[in-house]
Amino acid sequence: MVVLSKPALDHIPFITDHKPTHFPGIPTIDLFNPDSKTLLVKACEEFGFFKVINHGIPVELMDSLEAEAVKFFSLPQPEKEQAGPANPFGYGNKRIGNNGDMGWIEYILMQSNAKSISETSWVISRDNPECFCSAVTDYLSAVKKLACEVLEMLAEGLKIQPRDVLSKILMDEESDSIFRINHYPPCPDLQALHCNLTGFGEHTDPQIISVLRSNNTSGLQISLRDGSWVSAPSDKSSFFISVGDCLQVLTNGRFKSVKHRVIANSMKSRVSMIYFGAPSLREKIAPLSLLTGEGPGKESQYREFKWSEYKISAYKSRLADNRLRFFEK
Ligand code: GA4
Repeated sequence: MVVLSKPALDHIPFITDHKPTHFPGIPTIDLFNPDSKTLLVKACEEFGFFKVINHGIPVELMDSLEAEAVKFFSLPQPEKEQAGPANPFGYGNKRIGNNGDMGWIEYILMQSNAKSISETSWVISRDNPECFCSAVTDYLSAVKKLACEVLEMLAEGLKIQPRDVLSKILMDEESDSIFRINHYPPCPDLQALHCNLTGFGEHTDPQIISVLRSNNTSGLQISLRDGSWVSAPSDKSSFFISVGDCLQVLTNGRFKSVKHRVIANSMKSRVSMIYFGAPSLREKIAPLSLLTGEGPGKESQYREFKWSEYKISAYKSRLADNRLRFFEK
């Protein structure tokens, strides 16, 4: 790891491997297209990542939550610190997780249930918590619906029954889904240094499915199957969806969770909002029986585990670790 000498950038790693690659090949799924189920399955198999258009979520819903977040991130640092340190929930600055990962980022992390949204709103927006609370609630209910619709289309595309076999895991009242709002401030020092700085280091998401929306500032990169990194051009009116580790297990490795990362921008702020659709803590995760059985490639690749067990193990790991290796058969 190379560390920059500027004190503010102390302990934040450079990204040294990246030659900028323009990648026009990120699958774009039009939810109005009758063939989208097959295309979704293909995208999850090849990339574990795709962009969704014609999703039906009004752009105003995204813009008003983004405006609330920008209002908070524009506050003086000591005021923001009152909502932290994230452990893991609340306001966080540069530190990601508990095991030494650092990035050029500040963020708000909360559980996606009504109680946590309301409590977070009171610490984030003391003068007008109702506004923040309703912007998060409305946004999350739309995005959760989209995540469930995508999971149902995937079940149909995989020809597994019932249609809600995956979506019902997110619909559980006690689902452990979380919500994260990230702000990557511009980093002008980078212009003189001619290098890439880590915004959010490489990792796979532990949950089932992640739904990301960002403003029009680029920075997100995904790793392809050959190990190369490509940029996902930003698009504020679309959603970017990633396969998480649990969906990799549920599909017995047919879908792969995507390794991704964010690089800091020297000029522009990036704001992203991510819903991580997760099981309840007591949910048992194992390859679905319809995707396992006799014959080559059908043997179960993972042992059954409870989501709570996976989560405990994930929080002991570093961002870039392969968290699924403890659960392989
Ligand atoms: C990655 C995906 C989500 O942002 C997150 C992250 C979590 C955190 O920031 O607290 C983790 C990371 C994420 C995976 C490994 C552990 C936990 C930081 C970390 C080093 C909120 C999540 O669920 O897992």
